[in-house]
Amino acid sequence: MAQRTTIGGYLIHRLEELGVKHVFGVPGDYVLGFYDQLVASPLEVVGTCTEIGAGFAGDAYARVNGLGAVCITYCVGGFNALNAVAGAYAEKSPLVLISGAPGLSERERSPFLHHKVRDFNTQRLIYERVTAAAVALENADDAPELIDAALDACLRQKRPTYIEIPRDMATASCVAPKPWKRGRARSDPQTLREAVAEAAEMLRRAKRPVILGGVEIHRFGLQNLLVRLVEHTGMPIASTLLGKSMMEEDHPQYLGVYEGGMGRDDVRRVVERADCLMILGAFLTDIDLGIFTAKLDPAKTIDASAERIAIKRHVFEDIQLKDFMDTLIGALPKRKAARVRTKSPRATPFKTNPRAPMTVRRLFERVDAMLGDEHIVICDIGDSLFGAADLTIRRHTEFLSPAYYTSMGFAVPAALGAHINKRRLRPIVFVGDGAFQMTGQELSTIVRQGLDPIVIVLNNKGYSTERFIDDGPYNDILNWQYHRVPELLGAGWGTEARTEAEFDTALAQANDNRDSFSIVNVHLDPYDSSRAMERLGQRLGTKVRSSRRRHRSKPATDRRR
Ligand SMILES: Cc1ncc(C[n+]2csc(CCOP(=O)(O)OP(=O)(O)O)c2C)c(N)n1
Ligand SMILES: [Mg+2]
Repeated sequence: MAQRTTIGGYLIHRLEELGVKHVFGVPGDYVLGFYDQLVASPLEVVGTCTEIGAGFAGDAYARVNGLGAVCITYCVGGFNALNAVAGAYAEKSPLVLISGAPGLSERERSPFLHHKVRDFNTQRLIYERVTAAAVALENADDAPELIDAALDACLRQKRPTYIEIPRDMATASCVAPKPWKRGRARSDPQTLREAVAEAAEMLRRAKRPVILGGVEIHRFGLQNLLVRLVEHTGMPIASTLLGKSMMEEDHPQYLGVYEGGMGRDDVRRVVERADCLMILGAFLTDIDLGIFTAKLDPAKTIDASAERIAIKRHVFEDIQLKDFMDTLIGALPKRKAARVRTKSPRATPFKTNPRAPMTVRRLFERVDAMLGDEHIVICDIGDSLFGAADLTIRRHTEFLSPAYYTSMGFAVPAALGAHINKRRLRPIVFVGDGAFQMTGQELSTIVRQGLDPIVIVLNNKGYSTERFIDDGPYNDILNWQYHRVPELLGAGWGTEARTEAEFDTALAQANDNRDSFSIVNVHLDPYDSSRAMERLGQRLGTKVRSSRRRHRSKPATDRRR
């Protein structure tokens, strides 16, 4: 007789086999049975304060690990996690969301079971729109197959997947898992040959070819292959913001982040003057295009992604990005590294100007001078993200941000997820005061896990990114004493900084503190902005600062400094 297990046991076995060690979440009665199975398994349950916190933590875990998992209860928990899962979909992160649900037998007794919204399928149907696969395990015979199909879709597409377990099915008996067999997607050899020949021809003729790399380099684990390609062809390479840290940023051929008019001008010039631009694994978002200030000519472009390869206007399908890159190396002659003139922000050593008030620009310059191999940078949105574009990341995949979906609240829980997975990497978290107020309570989970990230709160007393677009009282928020969060939690170390000297000391002390998390409340002018925002303002021809100061006379709430 074939060996048997339970549906819950089957799923746990697969997660473990595929490299998951931690599951983030908040329990509820519809999922408690499965939680008991998790606790009895080698997987560790990491209880978070909220489901969205679990979602962002699981997403970051997936980005650094290759797969992440979150487990929540039906609807009240599921819908709390929805925004994080939507972000994982948009930015291609392989996250498994497991949800409990009312038992099948109790559904027969009453249609009015707590947490239900419209009908028993509502949550799954909504998740269908933001996942690669959404399955409900309502039958023990096909549950193993559905689990395997959902996990396969997640891993192949690098998009989240949704698995719903009615509470009376978690312990239902099913066949035991056979060893995982992942069908590797193959390229069609003829199409691959044609695409590579056409791309190689275009690159061979080009005098100033440039590579622009994106997020799929991380997701498909192509970082080393990319470096081989870059070094073989001698081509300079820029990164999109979402793709940042796909290769060592002190590599001589690495230019910096390209984001149209928002990015460094020297990088923009090299990319836009290329006579052949090879885009690898990037979907060019409005942010990558510097809010459409970018000037890229499709007639000079090779655009290769996991979904398709477009060379000028020819489109090729059924080609794996890895195969394309690999084969291209063989088709191109080895060349010396092209000489391009760009100026790394690190070229000028940082010197503290002790009494000067802190600014966003100096904040990032100071942290850049401190960044080492042991750090991973995790950014929330707003100036925390725009300002971080010019940081120099030393290794692969050591920069995480929601640079496309741009949901506030990503960074603190993402630090939890990334740090649990890679203990040797210490997160440096950049988070706006507004974003911190959304998910900063996950510091509580960080304390419970004994982690020691450094959290830098860019306290500009509100939603400064929005002040730039349209200012009004709705952009003001309460000025919390972020540095006193450790008093509330009974753990952690905090301080505040107003001047460069204070920030200098705070950062050094935070870096020395290996006992707990550190939080630095950096007071900034509400109308101060990163270089990226200033550059964007200049390129769009708007007088950013003066127009933003228009509304300054009547603050609606407290802007104490
Ligand atoms: C979850 C979510 N809600 C609302 C927004 C819209 N939004 C974009 S930027 C921003 C302000 C962010 O404020 P803060 O975190 O303090 O960063 P700052 O802009 O001040 O640098 C808001 C509300 C968003 N991106 N995400
Ligand atoms: Mg702010």
